[in-house]
Amino acid sequence: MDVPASHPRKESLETRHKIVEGIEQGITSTCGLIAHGRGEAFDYLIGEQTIPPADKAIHAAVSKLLQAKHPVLSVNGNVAVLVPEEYIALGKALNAPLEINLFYRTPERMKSIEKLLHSKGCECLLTGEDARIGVESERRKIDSQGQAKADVILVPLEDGDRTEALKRAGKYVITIDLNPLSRTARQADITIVDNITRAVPLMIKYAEQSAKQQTFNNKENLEETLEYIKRRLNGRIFD
Ligand code: PTJ
Repeated sequence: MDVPASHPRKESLETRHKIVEGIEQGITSTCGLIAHGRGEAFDYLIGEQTIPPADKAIHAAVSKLLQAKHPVLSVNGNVAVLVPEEYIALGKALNAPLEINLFYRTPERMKSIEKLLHSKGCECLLTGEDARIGVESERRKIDSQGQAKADVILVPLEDGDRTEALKRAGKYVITIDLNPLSRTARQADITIVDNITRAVPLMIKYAEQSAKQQTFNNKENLEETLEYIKRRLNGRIFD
C-alpha cells in the first residue's frame, strides 16, 4: 500500500499498513490492530517522540539487559511486523535470543512469524513450548531454554497477565508500552513509554555504547510521563 510522499501522516499510515499486511500474512492477530490503535492514541499524547522519561527508561533497560545472565527478547505478532530487522539486531547487540510468545497462539501463526524472522536473518530464535508460566492463556507456553531460565525479559506490547506471572516467577521484566496506565506498565520493573518503532533503534544504539547502570524507579518514571502528558494537554509545551 503506497502512501503519497506529500501525506502529512505518511509515517504513521505506513506503520498502520504494516500491521494490516501482517494480518493478511497470518503474522499479526486481528486484535493486534486494535492494540495498535490504542498505541497510536497514546503516541499522540506524547507528541510521537521519545520523551525524556522514556529515554531514561531505555538507558536503564539496556544496562540491565547487558548485565543479565540470560536475557530474552519476547516477540508477538505486532513486534514481528513493526520492527523485525531492528529486533533481531537488538538481540545480536545484547547477545540475547528472541522467543515467540503469542496470546493468540496457533501453529500457523507461530510458523509465519518464525519464517519471517528467519528470512530477516534471525539466528537465535526460540519457539519451544516445553515449559510453563502461571497464566491460563496460550502465553503460558514458554521455552525451557528461553523465558523459563531467563533472568531479564523484554516483553513489549504485552497484556498484564504475563508480566504479573513472570514477576511471580522472580523474573526482571522490561516492557515497551505506549500506555503508561496499563497493568503491564505498572507492574514491570522498567516501562519504556515510547513507540516500539522509536524505542528499539535507540536501544540498539545504547547497547552498542554499552549503556552504564542507571538508578531507576519505575513508579517515579511513570509519574514523570503522566506529568509530561498533563503539561502537553494544558497547552504549555505546544509550539
Ligand atoms: O500477537 P499476539 O497474539 O501475542 O497478540 C498481541 C496483542 C498486542 C494483540 C496482545 O498482546 C494485546 O492484546 O495487547 P494489549 O493488551 O492490547 O496491549 C498492548 C499494549 O501495547 C497497549 O497498551 C498499547 O497501548 C501498546 N502499544 C500498541 N502499539 C504500540 C504499543 N506500545 C508501543 N509501541 C507500539 N507501536
